Amino acid sequence: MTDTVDLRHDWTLEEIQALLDLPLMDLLWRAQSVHRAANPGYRVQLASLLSVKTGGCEEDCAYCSQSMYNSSDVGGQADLEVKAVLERARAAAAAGADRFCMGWAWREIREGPAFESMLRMVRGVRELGLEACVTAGMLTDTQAERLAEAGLTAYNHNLDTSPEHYDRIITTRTYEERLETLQRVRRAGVTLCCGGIIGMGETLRDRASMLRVLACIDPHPESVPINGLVAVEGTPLEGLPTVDPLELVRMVAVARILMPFSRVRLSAGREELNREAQILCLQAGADSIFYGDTLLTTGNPAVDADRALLEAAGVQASWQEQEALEQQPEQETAAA
Ligand code: SAM
Ligand code: DTB
Ligand code: SF4
Repeated sequence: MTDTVDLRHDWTLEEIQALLDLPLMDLLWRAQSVHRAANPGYRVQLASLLSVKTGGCEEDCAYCSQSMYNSSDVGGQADLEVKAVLERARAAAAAGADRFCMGWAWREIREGPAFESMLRMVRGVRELGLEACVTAGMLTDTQAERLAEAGLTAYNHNLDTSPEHYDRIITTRTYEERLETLQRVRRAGVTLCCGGIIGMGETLRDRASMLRVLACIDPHPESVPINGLVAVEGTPLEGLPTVDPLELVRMVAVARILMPFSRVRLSAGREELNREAQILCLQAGADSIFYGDTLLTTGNPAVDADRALLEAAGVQASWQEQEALEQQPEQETAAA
């Protein structure tokens, strides 16, 4: 632990709200100081996402393109097979991704052939040298243990919003059930990927409240995705205005201050951010992005654009390390 890094699990709502309210320059300064002290050797992790089971989900999440309750539901697509998923994972690794995240539009993990395939996918992704992350709704202790045995690095299960705003967004799953799922994941020894979304009509206090729940988890979630709402047509939230980029910057910065050692992921909503806004998010302490031109069902910046972004920011990412390694034998031969 360094002098400047305050690792706490007892942040109050008022303290967090005061951070969100700081003059932007002061907030950025604090977030950067914490980030540099906690994570020397700044590097951005690149995570690729793939939807294995798309649409037809029984939950009523108001933001989601995959809910049966929303006319946006993109159901009816065949689930991807193990071989196809591992081909995509191989391509992601070749493009320089460090982590491969797979999504199932499920309320909870189903037993049977689909779960056996999920385990094979996890093993296959790990064999490629990538971190493996799964997001598939609630799970049982046994399922969490089997995923851990297969080598799963992380399980993503978001809070989505504050406990107070939650009922306006989802009614088919309780906040308590979300917290229980997180505990099961932890008990099985799998790391937690847990964050939320801004831009769903919540107040500043709601944002502070969601961050407080995250920061009270001990130890903090290893990965904290911060999503800007992608207002998908055919969902109840389709008419909501795009999140102000500086709101995302603030959210990232406060997440960084509260959870100094966690990976803070700048997640959905990047297509609405210009290059400079994204660089501000990196400066505020984001140290991961989703890499590849689709998230689960919506768009994400192209790989080339992201490479240019990281180069412009002067940030080291894994594809650069990979290219340097590939060039090494040639240089050695040339020198001989
Ligand atoms: N069904 C699983 C679940 O809900 O846990 C996994 C998939 S779900 C799509 C993963 C997360 O993506 C959600 O919890 C939500 O935070 C985020 N997400 C989904 N749709 C989004 C949207 N339109 N805008 C921003 N974030 C979104
Ligand atoms: C997370 O918090 N964001 C990612 C990942 N975890 C699974 C998903 C974003 C989904 C955005 C909407 C879509 O593409 O369907
Ligand atoms: Fe289903 Fe997950 Fe979408 Fe909610 S967020 S509707 S649980 S796929």
